[in-house]
Amino acid sequence: SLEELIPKAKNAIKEFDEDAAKEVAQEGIDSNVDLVKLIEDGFTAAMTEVGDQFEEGSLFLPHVIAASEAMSAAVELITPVLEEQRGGAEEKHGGVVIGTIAGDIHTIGKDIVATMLKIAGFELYDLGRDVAIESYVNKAKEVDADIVASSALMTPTMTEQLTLEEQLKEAGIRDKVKTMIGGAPVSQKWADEIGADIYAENAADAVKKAKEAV
Ligand code: HCB
Repeated sequence: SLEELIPKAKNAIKEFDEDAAKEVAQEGIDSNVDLVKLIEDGFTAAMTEVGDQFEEGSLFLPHVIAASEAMSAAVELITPVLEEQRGGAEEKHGGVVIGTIAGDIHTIGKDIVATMLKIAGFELYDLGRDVAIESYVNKAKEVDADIVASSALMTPTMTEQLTLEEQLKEAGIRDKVKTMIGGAPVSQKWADEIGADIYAENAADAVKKAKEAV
């Protein structure tokens, strides 16, 4: 059951055990549990703890790398299953240009958000990580995007989300798109400050607010 798998998922990440993480993911798939909950309450929750311990200095970068590799391996197994389960979503929503902002290489959260939006029926244009601001702008123009979503995991790279707002204005398309921002240090307050349309706390919130916006 989900209640049994969540602690197992957490342990796999906290023990940097990629094989165990994949096993938990596979068990979750085989036993038909809510895989989104398994990702959020299991793997993501443990990743946050790893981040806190890194900040405190009780864990080091190689630990964070090993934990994120274990998490990515589990999410990679789960993603196609989720896509299939919810595949062919009846409703079609708008187009979303998404990426991790310039200077920032954290992709795990962005990938989860992209997957959940895709499953919900959005057309996704994933630009990857360390995405130059002009690339978001150019892609948004090219595909006539409804939403431009950026992820920032670090305090210094958050400021690039303001640059994105400015450059969308300069390109004359700010009123044609909704902007969505997210990432651990990002908040509703920051969204208000820079004039972003949507702040999403997690993937489920991103889907809900994106649907409301377009
Ligand atoms: Co990294 N790192 N890291 N890191 N890292 C953080 C982010 C720190 C907070 C850790 C710390 O010090 N406490 C910190 C940033 C400090 C700061 O500025 N405030 C930090 C640092 C400093 C660094 C390096 C500079 C370390 C170094 O080299 N000395 C370096 C960065 C290099 C660079 O980017 N230029 C670095 C590297 C790494 C990796 C490579 C080891 C690894 C990333 C692997 C990868 O992504 N492929 C990593 C990781 C994993 C983390 C932590 C531990 C976890 C991040 C994560 O994946 N969380 C993180 C600690 C933390 O966040 N508390 C730490 C899990 C996901 C699922 O959560 O928040 O990303 P999420 O996403 C959520 C949510 O925010 C929302 O939905 C998602 C799903 O629920 N969301 C969006 C996310 N994006 C959205 C976009 C939208 O539009 C809407 C919603």
